[in-house]
Amino acid sequence: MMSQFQEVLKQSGLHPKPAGLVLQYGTAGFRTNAKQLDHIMFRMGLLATLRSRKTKATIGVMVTASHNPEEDNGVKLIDPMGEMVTPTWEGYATQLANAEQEDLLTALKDVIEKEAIDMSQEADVFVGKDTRSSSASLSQAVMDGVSALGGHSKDYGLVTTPQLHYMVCCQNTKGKYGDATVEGYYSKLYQAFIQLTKSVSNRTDDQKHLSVDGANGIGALKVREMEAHLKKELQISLFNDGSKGKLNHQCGADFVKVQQKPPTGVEMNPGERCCSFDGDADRIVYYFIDSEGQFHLLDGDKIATLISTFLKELLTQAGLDLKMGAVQTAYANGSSTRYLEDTMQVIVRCTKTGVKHLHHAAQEFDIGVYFEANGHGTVLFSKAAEEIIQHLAEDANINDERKRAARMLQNTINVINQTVGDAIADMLLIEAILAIKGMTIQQWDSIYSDLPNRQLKVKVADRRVIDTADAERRAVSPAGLQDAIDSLVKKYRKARSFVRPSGTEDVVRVYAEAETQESADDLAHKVSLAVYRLAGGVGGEPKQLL
Ligand code: NG1
Ligand code: ZN
Repeated sequence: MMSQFQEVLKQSGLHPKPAGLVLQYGTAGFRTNAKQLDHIMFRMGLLATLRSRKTKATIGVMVTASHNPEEDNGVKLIDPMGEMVTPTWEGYATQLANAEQEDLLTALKDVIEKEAIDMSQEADVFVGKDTRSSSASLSQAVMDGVSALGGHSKDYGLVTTPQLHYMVCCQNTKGKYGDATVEGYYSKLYQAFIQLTKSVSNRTDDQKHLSVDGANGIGALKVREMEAHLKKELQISLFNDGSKGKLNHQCGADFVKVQQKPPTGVEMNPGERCCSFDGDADRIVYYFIDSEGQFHLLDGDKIATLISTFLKELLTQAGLDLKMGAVQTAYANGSSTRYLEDTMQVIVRCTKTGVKHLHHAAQEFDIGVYFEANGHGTVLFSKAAEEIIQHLAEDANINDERKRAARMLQNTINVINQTVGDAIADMLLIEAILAIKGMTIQQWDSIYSDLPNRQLKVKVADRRVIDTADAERRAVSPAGLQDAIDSLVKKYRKARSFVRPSGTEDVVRVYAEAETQESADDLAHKVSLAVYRLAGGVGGEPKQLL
C-alpha cells in the first residue's frame, strides 16, 4: 500500500495540475478545453480504481466531450451496471480534480477512509475514447492513473459512449447482458433487429433506406463496422463520416436540434428519412424535408412518442398489464406531453435536465421510456417485466397473436441499450418500428404537431445566482425573475417559458414555446432581457432575433 502511494506521487508528477485551476463534475462529467484535462484524466483513473475496489466490480471511464467542439474534451465515469456514477462519487471526483499537486495524496486517502476501501482488492477499469485528436493521450493518462494505484485497465480504444456502458454491464453481469466485445454488441443488436423486421414483407428499397449524419465522429466509424451485419435489411448512406469535415461542426444531433435546420454535408431528397448522431453517438434526432422544401425535425419527444405507441400496442396484443411511463424534462415540447398524457393515457414524469435524473425516474416503472428533447434516451424494463415477457413468449398455451407480441417485446428489449441512450440502438429500434407499422416519416411526424419554440443563451456574471424548483420549471431566485417570466408568458397564446443555468456551459439557458414561431421568438427574447437585467447579464443586451 505504501508503495502504491509512492507510485501515485511519482506518476502524478507527470500529469501535474495547473495551480489554481478549478473544475466541476457537471451535467455529464468534466468537460472543457482539452489542454486543461491531463491531470483530470490521471486522477479519474485513480478514482475509477477506488470505485472498482469499493464495488468489487469493473468500472468504465469514457474520454469524450460529446457534442462540444473538437478542441474540447471530457470524461464520464460508468458504474457497474452501466449507469452513470452515483452522486456521492461525483463529489469525490470534484474533490480529487481540484486538489493542488501537494494535496493529492491527502485527498485520495480521504476518499479511501470515508468509503473504507480495502486497498488489497483487485481493481478493473474499462477505458474508451472518441475520435478527438486529444483523446489518445488523455485516455493514456487515465490508464496511467489506474496502474499507479495497482489496478488493471482494459483499453477498448475507439468506441461510442453507449458501447462502453454496454461493455461494463456485460462484464459485471458475467455475460448475461451480452458479450463484452464490440462484436458482441453488434451481434446482439443486429440479431434483434433482424428478428423484429423479418416478418415484414414487401419493403421497397426506398423504405429500407436511411441517410445518417455521423457528425464526423465515432458514431460514423461504428455504423460503418456494423453495416455489413444488417444484411441489406437497412441500407445506410453515411454522411459526415470524418474523412474530411470537422467533428460536430455544422452537423450532428445538437446542431440540428438547436438550429432547427439540416446539417451541412448531407444530400437530402424530399421525403427521405435522415438522422444525425452527436459526437459520441449517445443522441439521435430524425428529420426530412417535404416537397415544398420545408424542414421537419423529429426530436427526442417524437422518438419517445413513437416508441411508447409501439410498446403500448404490443402490451395490449400480448394481454399484459404492465405499468408504462414516459419521462421528460422541461425542454419537452408541450404538444408531446399533452399527446402522451391525454391521447395515449401514459403517465408522464418531468425531471431535472441530465440523463441520470431521467434514468432514475424511469426505473420506477415496469417499462420506463425516457428521452431528452435533444435525442438522448432509451427504454428501461424492470427485471420483473422482463421475466413476465419471457414466460409469455415461451408459454405453449397462448394464441398466436399474444405469442407474436411477446416475442416482439423480447426483441425490443434486446435491440435497446438499457444502460444509457444509444444512437445506434435507438436508430435500429426506430427503423424496426417504422417497418413493422408500415409508417413513413411524414406519418410519424404528423402524430402531433410541435409547438413552435426557441432556445437562447444569456451570459451572466455568475450563473449560480439562478436557483430553480419544480424540475427547473420555476426560478426561485433572483427575486422578481419568475414574476417577470409569468407576466410575459401571459401575453402569448399557448405559451410557456423557463430559464436555468447550464451544467455544461457558462451560460443561462432560456426556453420559450408559443402558438406561432414569431411569438416563441419574441417571448424568448423578452425573457432573455429579464434574465439579463435581473440576474447580472454581461456583454451587450440580448438582441431581438431577426
Ligand atoms: P446543459 O448544458 O446543462 O443544458 C446539456 C443538455 C442536457 C444534457 C447535457 C449533457 C439541453 C438543453 N441540455 O446540458 O440535456 O444532454 O448537455 O450532454 O439539451
Ligand atoms: Zn453525447
